[in-house]
Amino acid sequence: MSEDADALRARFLAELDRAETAEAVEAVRVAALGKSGAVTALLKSLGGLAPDERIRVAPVFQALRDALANAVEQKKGVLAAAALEARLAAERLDMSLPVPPEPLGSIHPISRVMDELAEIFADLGFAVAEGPEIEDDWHNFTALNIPPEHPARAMHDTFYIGGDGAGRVLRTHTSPVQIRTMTGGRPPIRIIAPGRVYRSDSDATHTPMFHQVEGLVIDRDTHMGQLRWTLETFVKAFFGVDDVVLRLRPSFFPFTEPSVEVDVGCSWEGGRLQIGGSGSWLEILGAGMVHPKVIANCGLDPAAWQGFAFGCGIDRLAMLKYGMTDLRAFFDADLRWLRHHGFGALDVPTLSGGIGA
Ligand code: 2NL
Repeated sequence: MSEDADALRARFLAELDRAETAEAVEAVRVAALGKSGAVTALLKSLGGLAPDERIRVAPVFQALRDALANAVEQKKGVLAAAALEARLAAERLDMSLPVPPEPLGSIHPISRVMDELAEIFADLGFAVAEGPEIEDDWHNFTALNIPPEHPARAMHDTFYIGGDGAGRVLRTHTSPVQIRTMTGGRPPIRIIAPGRVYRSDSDATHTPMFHQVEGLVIDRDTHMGQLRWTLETFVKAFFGVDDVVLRLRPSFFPFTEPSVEVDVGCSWEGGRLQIGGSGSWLEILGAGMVHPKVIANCGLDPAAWQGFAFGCGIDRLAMLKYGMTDLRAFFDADLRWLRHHGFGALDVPTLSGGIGA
């Protein structure tokens, strides 16, 4: 019997030696120590032996079992370590490889200016409001105190669409967004409405689609002084200039009373425009106190609520700030121009960083 044990030991150790995979090692373990394994059978045979014979061979069999179990564990360890070494060698990461190139896309200057407007006015407590670009006649004109026969409609060069009598237009300004905000909610209201607007006008300084931002404040006891301060604070932040002088000239809009046109003081040094001072003037905004009829049209009591509003062209703001001379370049999708004037996708405007600095 102990001779059998020596033969089994030699056979299984040799098999373990040859085993090159975890599966092969497991097969040897099952053949020796599994339920129907050869060593297990040997141990089971102890029960049928005479007592003195059993006392002699039992330690031999048990030693064989322990030796094989140890050898199996050891071989498994060796194979696992070898597998890890192989993975470590194969899965090398070259830290000196160059990182992927910068993305080619850039933020369009108009999008950038819209982001700057949102950032500056958010700091003053204004939310950004949006609305449809296809509007009905009431939201685009009538609610704004521009009745059907009013000459201001002709001034707007409106694109009428549909032809189905539904009176739909491409919005000629973003004012209908403010109308929707007033009819849909309760004051106090503080919003800006940036977006695309459409007018049938196309020449060197006009495109049929352009961008506008309007602002609206509705509250109790709102007055022109607050309008002036708001616009001054905006212009200072937007152009990054402290020495800003605004000039308010009387004007007319059907939706504001009184109405003003707002110029910003500037200078032309060496042919380059500089915002600041009061040597020359540049018209940048229209504004005024919201007409009581507009407030009433939106279902609010003009005796309780007053407001101011302003509007200006975003394309023009972008050109003034970033020194662009040709409006058409905004629509050309010329990659060389965009690389020159565009902004990196991760370069987000912040007040703390100096807007647009
Ligand atoms: C300009 C002038 C302006 C407004 C827009 C406005 C909106 C509502 C009520 C009253 Cl809902 N006013 N917007 C007011 C004054 C001027 O824009 O020259 N835009 C390019």
